[in-house]
Amino acid sequence: MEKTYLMVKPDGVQRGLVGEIVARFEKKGFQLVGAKLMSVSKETAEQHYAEHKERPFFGELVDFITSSPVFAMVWEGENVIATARQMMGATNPKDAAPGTIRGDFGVTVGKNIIHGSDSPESAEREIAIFFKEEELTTYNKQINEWVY
Ligand code: FUP
Repeated sequence: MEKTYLMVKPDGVQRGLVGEIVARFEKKGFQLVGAKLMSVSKETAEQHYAEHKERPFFGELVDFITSSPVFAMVWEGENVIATARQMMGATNPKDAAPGTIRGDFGVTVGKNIIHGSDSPESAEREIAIFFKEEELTTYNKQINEWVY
């Protein structure tokens, strides 16, 4: 089953949106297989956002993500990578549709509440950055019979 890395960013944690965000993915029918509240080190932030290294906002992005704890999660389900991206909404909350997480709670691109992997390759890379293998579980969730 496909897995993705989702992370409530420092603004989402500070604003008390962890429960709301977890609830959306749970209600959708996806399965939480790993989660932790954690502080992100500068090294981890730079590794996670390596693709943006040359962008002008890179420094601010690293400062932001290391400024306060994040809620790191791994979610599992059919097409969870693409579907989670749809549920998150556009990167810039001003373009994010109402009903999406960024559309409902975000205002600026610098504080856009949530991160989600954008491809199977990113998901694998990001899960490995934030989680050890033994921190992820697999279990049969009875409700899945009614989702699939
Ligand atoms: P996303 O995959 O939707 O998180 O978006 P990107 O990977 O393109 O960008 C990663 C993060 O960089 C965004 F969540 C916010 C930040 N960013 C800016 O601060 N300014 C920009 O112009 C673009 C992105």
